[in-house]
Formats: sequence, C-alpha cells, structure tokens
Amino acid sequence: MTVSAAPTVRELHVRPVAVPLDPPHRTASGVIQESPLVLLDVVTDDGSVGHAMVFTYTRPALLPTAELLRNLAPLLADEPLAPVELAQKLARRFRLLGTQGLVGMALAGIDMALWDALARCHGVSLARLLGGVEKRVPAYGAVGYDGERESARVAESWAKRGFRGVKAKVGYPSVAEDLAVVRAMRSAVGDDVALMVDFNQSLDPVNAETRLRALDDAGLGWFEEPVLAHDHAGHARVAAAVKTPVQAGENWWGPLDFRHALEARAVDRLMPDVMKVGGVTGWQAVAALAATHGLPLTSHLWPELSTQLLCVSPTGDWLEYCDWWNPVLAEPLAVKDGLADPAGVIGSGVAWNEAAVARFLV
Ligand code: SMN
Ligand code: MG
Repeated sequence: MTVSAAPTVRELHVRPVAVPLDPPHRTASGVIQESPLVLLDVVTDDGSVGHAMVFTYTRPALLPTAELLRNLAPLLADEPLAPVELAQKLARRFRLLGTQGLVGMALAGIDMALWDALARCHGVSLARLLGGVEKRVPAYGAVGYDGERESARVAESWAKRGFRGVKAKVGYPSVAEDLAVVRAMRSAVGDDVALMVDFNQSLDPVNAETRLRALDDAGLGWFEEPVLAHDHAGHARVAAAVKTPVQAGENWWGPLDFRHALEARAVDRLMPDVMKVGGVTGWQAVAALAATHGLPLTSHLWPELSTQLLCVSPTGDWLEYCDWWNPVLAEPLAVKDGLADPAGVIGSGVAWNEAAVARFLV
C-alpha cells in the first residue's frame, strides 16, 4: 500500500471586515456594537480552500491582527497541510514572544483554516475527519445586559423558536436586579427551558460569593465568569460556596490555562473559545482534559465550527448559539427545534457570502 502525499499550503488570504451588530450585545463589562473579523482563506495545491475567521472583539485590534496574519503567511507557504505539525512549528517560532493575545488569535485562525482545508480536501465534515459523526447538538440563545423587561422578552422569543436553553448577562449594580431579571425570564419561558447567567468577570470574589449565594436557589444551570477570568483562586472560592455549577474558559489562552484552572479547582464546567484556546488543535487538548476530569464542555461563539467539535468532544454539552457572523456566511448553521444540525456540512461549515464580504470590507 502506498501512502499518498499530503497537499501543501500555497497561500493565505487575509481580509478584515466589520459586521454590524443590530441590536448591540451588552454585557456587564462593555457593549459589542459590531464584529471586527479577519477572514482567512488557506489555499492548497490540490485546489482546496480552508476558511476561518478571527474575532478581534474591538475595532482597534482589527487591522493590526490582519497585518500580523499577512506577515505570518510566508511561514505557511509550501508546508504540508498538517495542522498539528504546523501548530507545533508555529508555537516554537513564537515561544520568545508568547502565544497569547493577538499572536495566539492569529495562530488559532490559521489552525482553524488549515483544519477546514484538510476536511474539505477529504470531502468530509470536520467531525468525520476527527473520527466522529455529525450529531445534533443542543443550543442556547443569548440575552444581553438589557434589564428585566427586555431580558424576559428576548428569552421568550428564544423559547418560542424552540431553544431549550437561554443565557442572560447579569452582574447588575444590585443582587435584587439580577434576581428580578432571572425571575422575569423564568416566568417568560416556563420551567422546561434551562436558564444560565453570565457575569462577564464583573465581580470581586468577596462580593461574588455573597451574590451567588443569593442566586443559588434560582434554578440556574450555571454561573459564568463571576470574577476575573484568570483569578483561579477567586473562582475556586466562589465555586466552593455555591451549589450551582460555576463555568469559565472563554478567556483562557490555550490548554495550559485550562490545566492551571483545573489544578486550582476553579470551576465545575469548561467553556473554551475555539480561537482563544488555540484553534481546533487547542480545543482537542481541552476536550481531552474535560473528559478525563468528567467536566461538561460548552462552546463559546464560532457556532459552525464548535458544533463540529462538540460532536467529537466526549463531554460535549451545550452549544452557544450566535448569529452575529451570519451576514458574511454562505450557509449559516442550521438550527431546528433548538438543536444545531450539522448534517450535510463539509469542512467546518464556514464559507463566505462574497457579496456581503465586499460590503463589510475595512
Ligand atoms: C461574550 C462576551 C463578549 C463577546 C462575546 C460573547 C460572552 C458569552 O461572555 O459567553 O457569550
Ligand atoms: Mg461568557
């Protein structure tokens, strides 16, 4: 039997876009008015093209990230289409600078695009490429930091669309306001919809402990990021004080941050962001950690790619549904009856609506 040669990478195309967000997404730690995205296309010598996006959260980081990615492109040219190998090579190349922040985001974007190209080159979904099958994944909808009445209205609209879970931004000035938002949402969606809350790092550990105790009997699925993301001891203090599971992970850089959090017993559930965790390669390491610790794994943003990854994550749990980037996608993720449905997807499911991309180009 002969082993066929892997395709090689030819080029990396980089395009910055700003996709308007209407309505804006409010959190206790700031408002997101638009999605600044760097769109990546990895072209291989067999004609496959892999797609991925890097989300820079804020406009000032958009063009520097795009420029950084353009500067990284020569490191990929003529390399085999082997994402794990390339991830190690690039990590070594940036050891002295470090692979957090914009560098980490850029490397993760490359990793995601390489994996997408590899799956496309085999004509399969990413889940299949990784040895799994496409499965329907329960998805929850997001409610912003929008007060009692609006939170209840949006929660109800998710429930009416068939979503079985809703996560609201809280961390209002008082615990009474947090409780009022949760109660209003509960009465809007009934008892069969899971409710979760996200503090977006807005509390200090002492106040978080008091506040989460007061919310502990509200029937919530989890408390997310009550304190600063990297305050593992603070998370651990809060997690030990309440029955409701504590969840974090969207702001941890790579599998090593997850290891440190687990060593500190910081949380009961893990929520990697496929970009900040280091792309598909980083996600897989964290999915293995979650499985060996028996911790449920939820995704953060990147709904198309995350659905594929949750299909192959042994403790995969909820998908965070998010439609912010749908305007630039050729075929956004299908969701039916609150379940993300990756049937028929090739690669990670990410491909561009070129007319829209041209409109939003920066
Ligand atoms: C969130 C915050 C900021 C941007 C996107 C998403 C949030 C979440 O913490 O969990 O969705
Ligand atoms: Mg969050």
